[in-house]
Amino acid sequence: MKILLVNPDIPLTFWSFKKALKFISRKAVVPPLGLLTVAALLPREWETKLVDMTTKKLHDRDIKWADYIFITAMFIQRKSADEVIERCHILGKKIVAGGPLFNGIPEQYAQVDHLVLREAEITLPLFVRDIQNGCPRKVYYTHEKADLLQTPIPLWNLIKMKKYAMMSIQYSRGCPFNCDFCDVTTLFGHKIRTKTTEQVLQELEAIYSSGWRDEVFFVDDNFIGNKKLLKTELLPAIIEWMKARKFPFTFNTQASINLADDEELMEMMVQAGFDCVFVGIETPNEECLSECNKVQNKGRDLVACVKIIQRFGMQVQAGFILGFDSDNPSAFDNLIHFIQKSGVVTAMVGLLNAPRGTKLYNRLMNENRLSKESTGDNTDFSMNFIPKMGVEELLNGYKKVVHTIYSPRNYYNRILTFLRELKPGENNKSRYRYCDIKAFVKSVWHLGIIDNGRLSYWKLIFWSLFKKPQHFHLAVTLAICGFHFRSIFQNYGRV
Ligand code: B12
Ligand code: SF4
Repeated sequence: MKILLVNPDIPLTFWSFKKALKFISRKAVVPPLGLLTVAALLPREWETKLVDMTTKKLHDRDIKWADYIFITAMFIQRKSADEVIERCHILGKKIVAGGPLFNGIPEQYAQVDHLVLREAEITLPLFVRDIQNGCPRKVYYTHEKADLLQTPIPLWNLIKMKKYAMMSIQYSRGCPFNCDFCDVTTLFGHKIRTKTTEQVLQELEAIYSSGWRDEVFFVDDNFIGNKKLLKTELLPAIIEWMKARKFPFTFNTQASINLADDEELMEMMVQAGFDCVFVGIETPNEECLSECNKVQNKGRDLVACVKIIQRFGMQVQAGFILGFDSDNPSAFDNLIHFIQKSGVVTAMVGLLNAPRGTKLYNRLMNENRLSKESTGDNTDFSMNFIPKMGVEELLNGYKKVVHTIYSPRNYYNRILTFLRELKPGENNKSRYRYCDIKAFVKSVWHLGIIDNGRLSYWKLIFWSLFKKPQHFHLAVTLAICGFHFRSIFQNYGRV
């Protein structure tokens, strides 16, 4: 059996980092971990190939080679996914589909031969069994949650690591919280399911022995969902593993803001090599936090929490949302002020959207306010419901926020605010490789000479060289990311 695994292309979005990747000569941010895991779940004797269209073209000869095409996709990849499905059908090939898009709207994929839904650890073995018995069904579905002890080591040999900015690894699924706009808990539940420490070390070893020496992204929705296990088992083991190999990786992940309450945990994460964490801050407005049930963010000084994490040695990236029913016209200026003050450089401000299956979706449906399916990209100026504030006022306010925070002056000022706070990690010293020097030279040309933010760029470069030389690499990286963010929001007016 020959299986071609396909990850469809991703358009230019906030998280695609497409404009920044050009500086470091990489094609995509991370490999499709879901597909690499699916490949590892297939019988060993089946031949597998993977085409990640975010890094290379899908040729007809690839499709013709295969007996089955296995496709994954997020909503945002829908256009490319639909084209791939059509091409495969024209070439007479059968399609097996799984992943977020097909789980979200399976009824719109009648043309797919086999929908293998939910977590592949449960549904894929059933499909394989039926294929081997010559009686595969159309839909495979389960209400059960997978036991991550069954999750195999992803098949890293299917990709060229050099094409990516980061590798990825998953420790846990699920999140104990219950934010009303989030479908993670619908998909993965509230109970935190983890891999064993041994599994994680084996996965790290597999990435290490494939030659990777760079950033590794723990893709968990909330890495600190089970703090006790982290502190007593996983982190001590990772610290030892990293020490023994002279700290080959730096790690980043996603976590809830209560990370700032646990000094021991932050200390251990930094010792293990974590230098960045994405946090869902959403809004500085308490009423909005209550509205969406973001209880873990309530009653806190959120700016102070961000600064605590930064002082421990981790960058805080954050997601923010506009468009709550409780948002009022002052929301826009308040958010700008919050973001500038906190030094959250990578601030993903999006419009509230209601993904299917969430509490928010159900509420809005009952209120007759849903207008369409969410596109999956909350930075593309679209919403799938009628906002209380009125569309025009909200869109204008949103534009104002992104244009202000991503204007060169404010963006570079934020980098300075952040770097002043950041404690240098002892274990993740900047290493300068040929590609870093090349990226710096490119940044000098694009950001220091032809960009209209060049004065702020040079201010940052000289400031970090003289005041914080240990953060120079990070300063250049963030400057390059700013170039990408500005180009994303440029489509919606001048930044
Ligand atoms: C890591 C991650 C990212 C990374 C990398 C994305 C990537 N290219 O892989 C980054 C940070 C770049 C990212 C960005 C975005 N992301 Co994201 N991301 C995730 C996250 C946290 C983990 C994905 C992962 O690697 N999981 C680990 C693997 C092992 O699991 P998996 O992919 O789900 O695969 C399993 C099953 O789904 C299934 N499966 C998957 N594919 C297939 C295929 C077949 C054939 C079969 C049989 C089975 C199967 O088997 C696997 C094993 O069980 C998920 C949430 C989550 N917990 O899954 C969100 C998630 C995928 N992201 C999401 C979104 C919305 C986005 C953004 C659009 C956000 C934004 N507003 O811009 C952007 C767009 C991407 C981009 N590049 O621009 C949504 C997608 C929702 C949807 N229905 O499409 C998710 C589900 C989070 C959420 N609920 O909001 N994301
Ligand atoms: S904390 Fe994050 S992952 Fe957990 S429910 Fe809230 S938004 Fe979703």
